[in-house]
Amino acid sequence: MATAPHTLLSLPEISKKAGAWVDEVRALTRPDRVYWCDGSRGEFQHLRDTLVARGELKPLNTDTFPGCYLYRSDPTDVARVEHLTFVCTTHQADAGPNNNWIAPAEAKARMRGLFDGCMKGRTLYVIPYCMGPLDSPYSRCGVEITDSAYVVLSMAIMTRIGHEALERIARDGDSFVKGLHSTGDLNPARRFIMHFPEDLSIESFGSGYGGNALLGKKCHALRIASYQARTEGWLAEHMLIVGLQNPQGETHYVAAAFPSACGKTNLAMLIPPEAMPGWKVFTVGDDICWMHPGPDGRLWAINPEAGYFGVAPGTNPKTNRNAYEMIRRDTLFTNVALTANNEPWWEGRKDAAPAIDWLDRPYDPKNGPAAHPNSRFTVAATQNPSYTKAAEDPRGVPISAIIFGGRRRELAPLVYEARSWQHGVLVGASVASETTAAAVGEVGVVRRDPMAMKPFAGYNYGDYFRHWLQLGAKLGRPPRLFHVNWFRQGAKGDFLWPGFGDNLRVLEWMLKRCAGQAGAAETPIGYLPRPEDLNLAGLALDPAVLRELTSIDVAAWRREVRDLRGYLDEFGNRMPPELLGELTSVEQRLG
Ligand code: GTP
Ligand code: SPV
Ligand code: MN
Repeated sequence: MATAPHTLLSLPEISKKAGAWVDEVRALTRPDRVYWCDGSRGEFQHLRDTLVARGELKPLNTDTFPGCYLYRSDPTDVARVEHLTFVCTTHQADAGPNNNWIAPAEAKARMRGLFDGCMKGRTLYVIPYCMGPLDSPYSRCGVEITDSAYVVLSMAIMTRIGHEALERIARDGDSFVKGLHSTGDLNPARRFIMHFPEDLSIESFGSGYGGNALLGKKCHALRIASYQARTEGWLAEHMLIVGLQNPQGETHYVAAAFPSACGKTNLAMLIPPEAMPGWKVFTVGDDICWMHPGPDGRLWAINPEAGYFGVAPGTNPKTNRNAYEMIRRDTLFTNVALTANNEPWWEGRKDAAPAIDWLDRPYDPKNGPAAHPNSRFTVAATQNPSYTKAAEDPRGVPISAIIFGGRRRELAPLVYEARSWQHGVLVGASVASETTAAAVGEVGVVRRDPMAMKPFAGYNYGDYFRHWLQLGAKLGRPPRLFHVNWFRQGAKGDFLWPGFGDNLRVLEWMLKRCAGQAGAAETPIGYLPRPEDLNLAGLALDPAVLRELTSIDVAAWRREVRDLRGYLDEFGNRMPPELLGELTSVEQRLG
């Protein structure tokens, strides 16, 4: 029997399973209206204009920031809430000591109580979305149900939403991740982000902010996807993806995992320093990377996202001209300050001054920063001057090097290379970083954040490290593994390394290491460049500073590995013995 082409069907008819689930959620949440998002331009404009009319979005200066809007979230709802985020597997040991856990039945009962009737008087939006290019075998789909029009607008920028995503869901046999979201009453005591990786579902209540509410991002593309990736033999990581073309015209792609607000967006769109003519940079992704072993023995990466939800503070034409230009039009700003002429403003934007702070008060330095430290911009990836069509390639891009890194004022050198894949997994597992404003809690405290996935690994870290080891062992041409730290500070609290565009000097050393064209010194923690191995042309770096950046303090590293062993021991018998063996080798080399 012939089946009707999907294009003739209305949205709720395209996927039976999605339709049935929406009916179920409607009965529970009792909205006044149900609206299926088709992903059209007109729909986006209509929703945006509705929010403007309701006073929830503020148009910014139409001459200097055309198509830009300010959204102010609830002042108690400005960052991810890790203490309220749970991975609900049947067995607690599968979530691991790295996750908060509640038994699935208990979590579902609690959430059912919260969602019961919560959309009365509101509209229920159905957002079918695809993470990754619509035609990539590596992409995965979901349906987010939300009562927030801001979430719809953000998802429309950050992912591929609407009709085509729903068509893909139907083609994939009606398989999709179910994400249910309501802003509720924004009471922090009634706020939970629950993940059920065993039945591919997410329930988020009580927050309208970023990673808590845009369920395609951290909830699906990292927590649920990392769980799936383990059983299916791939990796879902908190990594940027960037292509680097050297003056000889060769392009290599690298992926880099840094914790939240530690430099991924900036590295992904860096501008080569003047002293490095002929280099070109192509951004594939700035936050999330899905990598699959290819038939050629390499890892192939796609960016599951279509936009950037980037940190505003610190962005200026000097640190990141690409970002600064990218967000001058058609950008949604969240929790930034305003200038007197209604432009968005944040700390580090030096070419203007704040007049109104993020809480809508006249700016007064006594009240703290004008923009919230976790204020962000939401913008389509295609607006990035260094955007590349490779981001749309269904096969992804081949990865030559994987970089781990953290924000550490002390200890970690500018860069070092792991001795092998197995040692590199230990290097990734050893990442520690100062906490930032991206999550609620104290800022500036060093904490362990293996592979920058502490808030995002959807299962036990012991199993996660084992998965990394097993996957790497199967790769004929594994990427080389490195660790970087752009954030070493001097006695006065100043950064020792210029960072931003100059980070390309470190990337150049890595690519040369991959090609066997750069030297290094062997140290107990791995291979470090000697000062002469780095391209420092045009950089007036004090030789003493350079020595500090490219050497290690053995006594301090002995303390560090002792602490690391204590941390890894928390994972008990889930911890792969090979990795503890690697740690023993480091300890022996440190003497
Ligand atoms: P998430 O979106 O939270 O995952 O963060 P991210 O890793 O993409 O961080 P992002 O690139 O947005 O950088 C966060 C902050 O660090 C911004 O204020 C940047 O200006 C600053 N930053 C980025 N790269 C560097 C660097 O190389 N050196 C220094 N000193 N600061 C940097
Ligand atoms: C992060 O915190 O790592 C982010 C921002 O990228 S959020 O989407 O809020 O998680
Ligand atoms: Mn992130």
